[in-house]
Amino acid sequence: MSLSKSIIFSAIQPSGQLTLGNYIGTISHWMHMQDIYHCIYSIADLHAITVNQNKKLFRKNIFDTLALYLAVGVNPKKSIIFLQSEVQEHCQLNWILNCHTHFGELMRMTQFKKKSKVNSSNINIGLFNYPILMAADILLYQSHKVLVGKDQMQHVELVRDIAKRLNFLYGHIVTVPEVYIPNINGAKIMALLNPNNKMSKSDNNINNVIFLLDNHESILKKITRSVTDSDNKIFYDIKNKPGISNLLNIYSSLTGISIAVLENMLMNTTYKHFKLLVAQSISEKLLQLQEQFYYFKNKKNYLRDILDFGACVAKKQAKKTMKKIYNVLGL
Ligand code: AQP
Repeated sequence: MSLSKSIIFSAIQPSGQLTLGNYIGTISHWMHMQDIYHCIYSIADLHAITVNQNKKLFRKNIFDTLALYLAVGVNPKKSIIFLQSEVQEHCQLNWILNCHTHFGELMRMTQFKKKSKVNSSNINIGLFNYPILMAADILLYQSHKVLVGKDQMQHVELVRDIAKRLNFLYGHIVTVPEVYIPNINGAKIMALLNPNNKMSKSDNNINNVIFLLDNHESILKKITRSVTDSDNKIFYDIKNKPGISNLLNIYSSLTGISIAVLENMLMNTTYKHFKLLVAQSISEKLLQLQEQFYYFKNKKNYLRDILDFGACVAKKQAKKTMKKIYNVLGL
């Protein structure tokens, strides 16, 4: 890596089919980052096993996620793309960071609280430990920026605290990363039937979620049924009109038109017609993406080669950081 560009890190768990939230919040920005930063894009499979996975489906989701990375324009010649479990240093650093993170800090994490409620029969230590593994992912590569959606902001704040603690104790050994949210309107896309909850790939109700591989009929059906309100006026008001505000966020993110301009443009439009416009804009984007996805999905050897190469390059950088850390700890 040359020193002229900053390092940006971003990752997605292959815990299901990727959603419109994942797309708008993160991967739609990845291609453009490649000319500005050294980009490191990981498939966070170790994070995904905090929830029980079906082995066959899990393998499929891992390679589908990779094909989607390529479909959005991530270029393996420009960016490092790798599978988290294939770089063992993530687990190695995870243990060291466990010993530098306080129980109380993890107890404050809202994602843990939410996920514990949803997975009440399997509140495992991995679920609790999740942000520390995330810290390892980020700090191993001396990342300057972490590209995430809003839901991950609290975790990145914790990563910063851990990094500062390490540097305070041992001298400057890791880069303190900054959170990077490229588009604030798309930083938290909400569930369609319950716009007070985040759209998530593991949602039990598929009607809450637009999946990146949904077809037009399904998109239209889900958007048409999405929960709004009864006053039939289109303007942004997250508190009183969460459904309409969510649709405005989606539409604005996909078209690049600001919310203020949209409010003007849609002043005399009915909800019914607005929903059609939103569905149309999603379908147009996803259709292009799906064409590329199916093209890459069938290139099995190519996908495997990308992961092998990515792991090799990532390992080199990861080993450097581990050496530094082992050294200061006296290990
Ligand atoms: N609804 C969303 N809106 C905007 N950004 C989102 N992200 C996730 N959901 C939205 C961002 O996508 C990146 C990858 O997320 P992840 O797969 O690592 O985990 P997550 O945040 O827990 O995403 P999901 O879809 O909700 O997964 P499950 O259901 O498995 O927990 C992150 O940068 C995230 O902010």
